[in-house]
Amino acid sequence: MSGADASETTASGTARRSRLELVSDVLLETTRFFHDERFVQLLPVMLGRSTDPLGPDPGSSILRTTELDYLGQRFYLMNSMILHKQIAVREVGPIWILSPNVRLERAERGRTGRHLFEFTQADFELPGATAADVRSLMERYYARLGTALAGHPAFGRLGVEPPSFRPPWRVVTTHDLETRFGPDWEGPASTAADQPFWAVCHRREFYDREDPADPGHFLNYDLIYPGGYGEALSGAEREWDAERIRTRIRRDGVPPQAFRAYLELAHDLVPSAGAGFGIERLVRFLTKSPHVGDVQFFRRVPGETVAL
Ligand code: ASN
Repeated sequence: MSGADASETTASGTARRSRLELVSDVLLETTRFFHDERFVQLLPVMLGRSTDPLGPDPGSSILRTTELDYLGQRFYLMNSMILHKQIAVREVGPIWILSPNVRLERAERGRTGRHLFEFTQADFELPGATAADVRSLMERYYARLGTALAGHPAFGRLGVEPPSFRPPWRVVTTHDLETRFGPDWEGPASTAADQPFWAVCHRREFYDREDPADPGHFLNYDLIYPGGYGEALSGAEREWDAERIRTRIRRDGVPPQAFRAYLELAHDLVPSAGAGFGIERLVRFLTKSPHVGDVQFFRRVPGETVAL
């Protein structure tokens, strides 16, 4: 190895280590935040008798939900723990989970810089909360994270500025975003922004609540990072009425047998709201890394050959 190659390897090794240190500190600060806000942390499950259908959502491109049979039961690999959150929140109260998700995205998604086929989200749910409650909870989270990480030495080593989160953030409907930026608004709207913003009112999965006062409008929200980094978080007020959930599962054309186990438990859900934000996307944004896979030690980028 020539001298130049060796120093480049050392430089990229230092960058890799710096990103991993930030992942570690983000996990610590996230745990402190939810703990101080009196959420109970549940351990994740990775196999479930029902899981998030991830659609219909124009932003979703997964090839399939992985199924396996074990001792006579059919399981799905977790796309997200949303359905499990709805069941747990009515008994436990405010909950959060560091949830590993597997989403078998198409190979071309590897080039967006934002997609992984295996990642971890911080996923939380609050009984009795509104969309506005969740937005302000998350604004407190990001503000506190920014303060906690401000002096982190990894930023200097990576040559990037520490984050400057200045909530409260703009709330924009996806209808307005489509008018301004077209149907693929996420990239250009994110590039045009200088602070994160909330995109609200998508038509999405059956578990997002439709506004009873304004049918056709949905009480959900995505947080979008500025600078072209795109979606940070997605969440919603939930549909809790079992009959409306059944109707919407039929409407969406998702296979009803995949939700049988969930529906058996979903007869007395409580109103709740929550969201999930990707840990790798958050650290990619903080470190201004070219690809979200750059913050993983074991890269899981669609279309790339996996080392181990
Ligand atoms: N975690 C998201 C939510 O709470 C769901 C998802 O990841 N698709 O709404």
